[in-house]
Amino acid sequence: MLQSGFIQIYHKNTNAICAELNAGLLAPQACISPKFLYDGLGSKLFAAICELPEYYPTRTEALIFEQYRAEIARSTGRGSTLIDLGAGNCEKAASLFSALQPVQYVPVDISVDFLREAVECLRYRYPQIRVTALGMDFSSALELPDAVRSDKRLFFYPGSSIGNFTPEEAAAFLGRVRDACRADGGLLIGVDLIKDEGLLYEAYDDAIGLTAAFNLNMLQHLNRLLGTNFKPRDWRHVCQFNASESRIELHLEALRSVTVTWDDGERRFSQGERIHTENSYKYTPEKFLQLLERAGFAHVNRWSDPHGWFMLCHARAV
Ligand code: AVI
Repeated sequence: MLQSGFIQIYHKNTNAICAELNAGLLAPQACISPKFLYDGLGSKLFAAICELPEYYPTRTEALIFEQYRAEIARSTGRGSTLIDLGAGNCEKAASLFSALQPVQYVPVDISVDFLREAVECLRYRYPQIRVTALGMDFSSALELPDAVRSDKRLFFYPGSSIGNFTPEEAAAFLGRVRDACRADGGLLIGVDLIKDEGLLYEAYDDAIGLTAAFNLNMLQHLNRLLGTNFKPRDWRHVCQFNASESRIELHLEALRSVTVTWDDGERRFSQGERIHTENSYKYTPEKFLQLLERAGFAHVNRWSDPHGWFMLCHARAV
């Protein structure tokens, strides 16, 4: 049966965003949340990064989906309310539609215009699925409108986006996902595993500079959101592995001394000073399973690739 979906946009609270950015820029170690990497261009750059030969997570996860599609569907069941957190271009979820046969698909993304475009295409391709798209920031609260069915909720959080939270934030976030499920709900989540540092550097500092552009584009996004006068040419992309925290870090480093001004503030950055823009944590399977348990999930089924680079888990909300 043909069903029409709709887009529900939660308007951004611009005051809260400006306060968050202001505080981040004025902190002794300047730091901006990675969610600000995703404006329209940032989302396109991230989709392009996912096509890079060096960026192993996307293709490795896709291989796991391909190889274990039937087992994954047996574990999750069919006919779910598939809630895709950070849906981007919706391609990953769409590749599972035939196996999972969701009754309702709920893509959620902070990058509203990008999501709107992706959803338009999807409606033509899958007219039998009710699509309810939500433009919202789900990182700090997960309030779903009544239009999202409450039965058989299957939260989909692929690509190791969970790695962009600290482990403490990740546990809290997973707890909120758990709370948004009834006992028939669950979570299908991808997580990047600890591996050789060299592979990580290649993936996060790629040869053609897409990741550098993705990182530097955040400055243009900040100029629009906060009215700063960042010039991307004054900055360079830096990627470093923090072994004690088991994470890749992205930074923007000032190439010369720069003074950045905006309506409510000003900050001088000396040459070599950095803005911390992203963490990407890498887990051992055991550590990640503990995190799922801590959040209240159980009965975990998991799948991995032959190199043990990436893991996909289906966990039940019990
Ligand atoms: C979205 N997230 C899982 C990506 C990652 O690998 O941490 C973002 C990214 N940053 C640089 N390249 C990709």
